[in-house]
Amino acid sequence: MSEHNPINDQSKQKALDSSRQEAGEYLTTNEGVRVSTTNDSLKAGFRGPTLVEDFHFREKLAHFDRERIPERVVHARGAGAHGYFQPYESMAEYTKAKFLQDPSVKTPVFVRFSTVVGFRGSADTVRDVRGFAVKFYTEDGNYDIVGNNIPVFFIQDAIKFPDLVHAIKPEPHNEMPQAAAAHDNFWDFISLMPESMHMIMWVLSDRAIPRSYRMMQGFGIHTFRFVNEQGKSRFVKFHWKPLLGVHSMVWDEAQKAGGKDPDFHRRDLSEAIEMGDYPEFELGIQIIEEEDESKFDFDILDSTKLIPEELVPVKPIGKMVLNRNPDNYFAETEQVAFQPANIVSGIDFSDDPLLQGRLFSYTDTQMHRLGSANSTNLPINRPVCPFHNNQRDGVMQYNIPTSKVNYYPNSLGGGCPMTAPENLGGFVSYADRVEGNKVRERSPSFQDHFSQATLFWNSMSEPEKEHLVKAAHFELGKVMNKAVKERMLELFNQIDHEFTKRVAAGLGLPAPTVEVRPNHGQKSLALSIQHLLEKMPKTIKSRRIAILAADGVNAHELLTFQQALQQEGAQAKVVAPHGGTIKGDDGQEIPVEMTFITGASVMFDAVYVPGGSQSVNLLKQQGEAVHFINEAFKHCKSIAATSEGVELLSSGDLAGVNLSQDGVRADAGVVTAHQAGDLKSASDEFIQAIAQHRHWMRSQKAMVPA
Ligand code: HDE
Repeated sequence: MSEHNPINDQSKQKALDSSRQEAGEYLTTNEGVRVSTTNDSLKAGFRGPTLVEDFHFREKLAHFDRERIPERVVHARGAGAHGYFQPYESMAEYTKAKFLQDPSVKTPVFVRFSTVVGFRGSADTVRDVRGFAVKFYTEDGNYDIVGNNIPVFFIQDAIKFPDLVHAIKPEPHNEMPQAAAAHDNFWDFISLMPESMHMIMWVLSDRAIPRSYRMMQGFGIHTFRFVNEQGKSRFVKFHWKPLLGVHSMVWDEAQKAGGKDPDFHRRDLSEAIEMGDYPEFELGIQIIEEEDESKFDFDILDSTKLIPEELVPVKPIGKMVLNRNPDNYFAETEQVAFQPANIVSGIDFSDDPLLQGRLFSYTDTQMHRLGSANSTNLPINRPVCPFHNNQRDGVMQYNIPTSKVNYYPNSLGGGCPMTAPENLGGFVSYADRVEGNKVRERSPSFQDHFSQATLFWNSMSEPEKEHLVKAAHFELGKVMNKAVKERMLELFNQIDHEFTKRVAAGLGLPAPTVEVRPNHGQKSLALSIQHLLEKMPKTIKSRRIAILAADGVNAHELLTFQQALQQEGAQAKVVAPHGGTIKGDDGQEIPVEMTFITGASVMFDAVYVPGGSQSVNLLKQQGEAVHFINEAFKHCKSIAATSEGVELLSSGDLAGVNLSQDGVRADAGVVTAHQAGDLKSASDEFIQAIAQHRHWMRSQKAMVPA
């Protein structure tokens, strides 16, 4: 069998794909017969029974009856995108992987981002780990990095995975709660799994509520190997860094966004690509020489540990650009099958027991989910290079093998397809030395479950710590069983005593009185989103800003701000009491993008209120407009108002808000300009404020009614 995937050549794909719909085509059956009507079934008389001979009816219904395949047992909810990867320079010193040799070569990729726990139709913005799976269609075959947005995992051995997933999924008796870890079964399991403590700190942190798939890091988690042409192997860890920076939501915002727009992340990704704001991620590696394998105070084969960047820096090696939305969700995003086992020459596995288990599970689950050993032939899964072997037949073989020989060795087929020696690209596993007794035991080097959890806690800024404590209040607050909560407090107490006291206070439970493990005091700043933010370029590119306006709005102010924001690459959209257009104070019609019914502050990164007394008076009477501002304030977003617009900021119940002498909000990230002449400096200040993402110092002001 020999096939070539033209996935990176759209015109070819179109020509080949006869099922692609073009203008002027007739509706046909799957057999190609033109259909004269599809609105009525064939009946015996106008009021008579439907006839079995109606082949179009039967085909249409029978196909429909089979239109679902089992959803992924985890990571069921996802969003995909096409793009390419390009290395910055040749990585020949470290690996012979062909796609990493030449900086002029672009390798096509397909990426699928996902949540883990929720069902396929669940909301995007839940508190959860995010999947970050990349398929590289390399000249040497498909290579998949099937990673997450958190660099460590819950468990050390894959045999525990079904237990973890059973515990976190909805409880079996009533199938609740959906897409949430906040329930008894999950925390019962975790309270008995000290090895999960490091991961739990990440899951309680802002990393688990990303602002966007475009604004989160990705990690290969396990240690892998790079092997060069000379056969030298080194250990590597993979890191994806979003060029837009790492940003998160506020928990209250994430919960509300899940209702206002369950497709929040999916929409954000596809809209950004549609608008030409192509998401970009830099691939980096941490390199560990083989002889350094044992020099750390943790085991590099233990997936509950990361290698702090202070110990091994991340070397950027290339960039991925996502520049094309899938044409069809099912055919591409649903049917794509990632496998950590998909590697190419120059890359190899380590003995991490979590990775070793995954090498079995993905292939196995895909046989079930996609229903055939031939799912590697699906357009989204097949390699771009030719493939030849003797694996034929089976469900849905849709290549037509032409050789009569389907075995190896053979002479009748000229010995083909023949095996390739290593120097001709044949994959040869790295000849790692392995010895030992057969044991069902955990390595003693995997036993420290708390030091890195403490490192994570120590590395957080105060607002991040506060978010983490509140997340624990929420998660454990939903747990009914007191013993489970108490066990969690005992485990937290091994991470940090102060942290435990803060969590206990919110739960209304006594904290353990003794500090069992003194905090080692070490930090790794790269773990803190706030620290990452400080180092990243300040940009508002692709951010969404709401402009609240009504008839009579000061058109000059509105358009000046809109233009300034758009010039910086942001999306500035008018939200008004009604759809269509609103009339500016100069008579011009200004298009409305959303109303207070279809829009909400949680769909935006910032909000601006232009002046115009008629407009502002109308907004003041609109409860939703006041709520919009208060909610944006509560979620620590940037807010700007000019001339009469400033009055809207000061209306409503403003307990907890700092007011300046003239009664205007004077908190961080609130920009006001009373004079028309101040417009330029106000919009500049607003842009700088948005680029800071959030003004966390405001989060204490819980009194804002929103
Ligand atoms: Fe997965 N995981 N996983 N996982 N995983 C699946 O494969 C599994 C783990 C990850 O967008 C499944 O095709 C085991 C770690 C992503 O299609 C399944 C273990 C990491 C995706 C499976 C893990 C991941 C999956 C479900 C414990 C980060 C979605 C459907 C050893 C490094 C890929 C499927 C996509 C999906 C098994 C742990 C990432 C059942 C046994 C660690 C991003 O095969």
